[in-house]
Amino acid sequence: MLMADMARESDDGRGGGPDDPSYDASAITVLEGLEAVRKRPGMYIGSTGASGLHHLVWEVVDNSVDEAMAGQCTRIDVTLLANGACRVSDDGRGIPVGEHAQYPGKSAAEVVLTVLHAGGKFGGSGYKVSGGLHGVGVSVVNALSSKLELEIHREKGCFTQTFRNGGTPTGPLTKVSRSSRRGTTVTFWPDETIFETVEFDRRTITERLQISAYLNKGLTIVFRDERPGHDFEEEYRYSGGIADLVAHLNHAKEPLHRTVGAFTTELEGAEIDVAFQWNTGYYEGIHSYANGIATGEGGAHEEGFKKALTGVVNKWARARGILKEKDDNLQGEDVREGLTAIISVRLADPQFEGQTKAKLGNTFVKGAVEKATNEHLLIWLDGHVAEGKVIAQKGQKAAQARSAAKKARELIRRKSALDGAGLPGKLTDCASRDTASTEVFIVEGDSAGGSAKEARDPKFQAILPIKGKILNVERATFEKMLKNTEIQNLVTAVGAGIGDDFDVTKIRYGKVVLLADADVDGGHIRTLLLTFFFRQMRPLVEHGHLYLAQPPLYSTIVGGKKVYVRDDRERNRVVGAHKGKALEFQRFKGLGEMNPGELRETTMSPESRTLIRVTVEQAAIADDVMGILMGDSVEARKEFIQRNASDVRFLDI
Ligand code: 0RA
Repeated sequence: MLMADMARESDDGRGGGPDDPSYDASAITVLEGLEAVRKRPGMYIGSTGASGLHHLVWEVVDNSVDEAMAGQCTRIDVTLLANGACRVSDDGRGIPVGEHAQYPGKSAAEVVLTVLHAGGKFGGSGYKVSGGLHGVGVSVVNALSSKLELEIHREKGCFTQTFRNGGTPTGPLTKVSRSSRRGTTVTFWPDETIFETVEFDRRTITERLQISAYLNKGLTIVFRDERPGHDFEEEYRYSGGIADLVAHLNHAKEPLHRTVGAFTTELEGAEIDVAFQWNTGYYEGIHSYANGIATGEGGAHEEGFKKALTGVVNKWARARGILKEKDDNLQGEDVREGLTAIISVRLADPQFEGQTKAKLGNTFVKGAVEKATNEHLLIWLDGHVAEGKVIAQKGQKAAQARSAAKKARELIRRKSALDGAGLPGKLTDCASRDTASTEVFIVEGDSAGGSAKEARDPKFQAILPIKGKILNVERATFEKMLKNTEIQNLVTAVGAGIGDDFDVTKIRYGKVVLLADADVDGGHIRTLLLTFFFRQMRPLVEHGHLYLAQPPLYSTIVGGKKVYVRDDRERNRVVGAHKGKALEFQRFKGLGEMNPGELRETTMSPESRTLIRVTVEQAAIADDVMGILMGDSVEARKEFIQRNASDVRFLDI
């Protein structure tokens, strides 16, 4: 049977129609498959929240991207329609419309839309690799949609089919008109009875589409948001592919050299695409993808690249006399300092492993990428000698800084081993050594420190006064930071090391409590300290050992009794609850203004205080927070302090 003949010219009840009993019978078994998806959506798309909702979009788009990867599609249009649907349209070959060999009476297109895992891999035609959402197929999108409309332009015809209630065809694929173009359009309405939200997020979608455009050199992706009040359109097309992405990522920084290096090759059945450029910064920004899917946990492709990178740069630097005979080899981290790189691989059967299934597991890829990088990076360096020199020299400086930081760390360790018990002179220690009960209060300024010393319970409470605003650790080099006396005191008092050496099992106190004034300056100091702990003692935060004390801002007399008030909100509450009206509030200018009894009662005594435990819900969120704290933007930092209140839990202790 000819493909075009298979689909019906009109709804005349002939062959394969809804009235045909054989059509119904095969439809039932197929729908059982889709029913399984509706019963356990999480198994197919991860969740029924916003992330799962967007997986539907990725799945359809990735099918179109597959066509582009096969060299058959140049443009993809993604539109959020005013009626709540998402439409994905491409100019690829079109899903085949003829009868499917294993499903008599059904078009291949209907099979693709209704049979799990029937994706684009059948037919063996030109489909070397397939991205897709880890291969679940567009039928999953159909199963989780209240309605889906399919339109195919192929073989001079325009064919349509509509599905309802999770994949039930309202009729067979039907030729509705003649057409001179090719392509596939899928329009779907996510099922409101399945998803917690059916509202697409524009930024989530545009970010992903933009990455897809970078990864597929020359592919045009147009995004439109036609929802009421949105009205947005953007086009992504990068003639340089991932090299353009590297240039973009380094744009806000200062590139170390002008040219972005790049190579593309095919080796051992894997397509390998790499782009790289160093900047003058200190961070490593390697991003990798497998079949268009971000591999945030790295894996075989990253390992292969890193191994070859270290080897090639060392070899090249020695051959050019930049590294002398007496010099040690540069370590991987030295070479990667300030490197922005994209590694994109495509292979037939990608294995995604790791905690978030974001790590490429296929071991052969390591060797393939290593081999490709060995060859092509060397060629690039030989062709870009000036660039190679600054890259190698930057690696050398990084190696020097690394050994200087190590010496500084050893110095701190030796210092703590030598002077007395190794504790800073300013620390007023507590008697107990049982971390189940001990606490250290980090207090700003000597006068507040004096009050705290009198207010504490010497059995289990220690006091460490620190001077003024501590160094902003985000903008100092590690080495400079370690030379700062306040930081040294903090490190030795906590007693568990710093940075990579930090060992949370060695902490000397179960609670590290930041005690700063309730005013703006106090808030700033608290942020600097939080930054320090997030950055250099992250496990302390992760294990819930970091707390914020809550000193009051005001005191007043209510019914002859002294009442302490933490902030203006609480002050308003007290005023509102007070029937006499006309309360007089005394504002504490600083911690030092409170007498020890007041400080004990309001802030320090476990019987009457409120502590806030600083928690990091996920490392990912913490990284995000760090990004904000690391940047130069004072505004973003300020906003963090305010927002931080929602990241911490209130604990009544
Ligand atoms: C199966 C086989 C072929 C293409 C496709 C599926 C296909 C699927 C989608 C989904 C969205 N857009 C798509 N475009 C194509 C190959 C057909 C051939 O060899 O002509």
